[in-house]
Amino acid sequence: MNQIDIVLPCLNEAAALPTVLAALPPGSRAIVVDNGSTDGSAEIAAAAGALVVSESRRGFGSAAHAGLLAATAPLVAFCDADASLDPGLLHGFRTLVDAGEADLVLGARQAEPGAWPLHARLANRFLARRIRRATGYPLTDLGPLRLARREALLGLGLQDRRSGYPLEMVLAGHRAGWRVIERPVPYRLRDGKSKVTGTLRGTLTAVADMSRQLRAHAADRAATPDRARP
Ligand SMILES: Nc1nc2c(ncn2[C@@H]2O[C@H](COP(=O)(O)OP(=O)(O)OP(=O)(O)O)[C@@H](O)[C@H]2O)c(=O)[nH]1
Ligand SMILES: [Mg+2]
Repeated sequence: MNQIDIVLPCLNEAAALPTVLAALPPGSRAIVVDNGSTDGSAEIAAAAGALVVSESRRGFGSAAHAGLLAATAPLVAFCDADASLDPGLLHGFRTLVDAGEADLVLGARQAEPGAWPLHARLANRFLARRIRRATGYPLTDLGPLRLARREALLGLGLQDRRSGYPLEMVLAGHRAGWRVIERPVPYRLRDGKSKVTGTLRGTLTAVADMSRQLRAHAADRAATPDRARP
């Protein structure tokens, strides 16, 4: 049985999927969550042997969560489907969780030239500082390549269905007493057309969604006495 289900949220990633699906680590299965693609992404994924899940409600979190609900393996990983990240690296993440060194492992993106626009890099640095302050986790990035145990992830009861989902996972993990660590991973220029980081609208939506998550976390911390925390 496969040990890792790798959730790949996918909105028109036909150009990238063959590369991504050829780089899966051993003992894993790809769950491509098709979020209304019109470029044949679903057919390409199915032909490559991935489990294809259709999610009609748009949004990164909507796709990511549908993948988590469809997963059955003990470990669940998330990876962008645009070939910017190497899913093969999840094997190393799995070793850390199996060894009991972490509950959630994030890939901290080390960008190749041109892969990460300056505005996104600065926004991310600012966000990482706020996450460090809110949680004490020594994170430098909110890495989209990540791995945790499936049942623990389901237990977080994540609600965000847009760009706040990856941050909500880290903050909810913090409230649940998780150990969250990061490991450096290369970040390549994506295949296909940029949808979020490369556009002003995408960036603003992401910042708004993430800020909402940070405010909710701060309110929760303020309302919970120290002794009631895990
Ligand atoms: N933007 C967006 N991405 C989605 C959605 N559903 C699934 N995805 C996928 O989520 C992953 C991350 O989105 P990306 O578009 O790569 O976001 P990003 O890396 O911040 O920015 P770019 O790569 O510059 O577009 C990709 O695999 C997308 O195809 C959705 O509704 N909106
Ligand atoms: Mg991308």
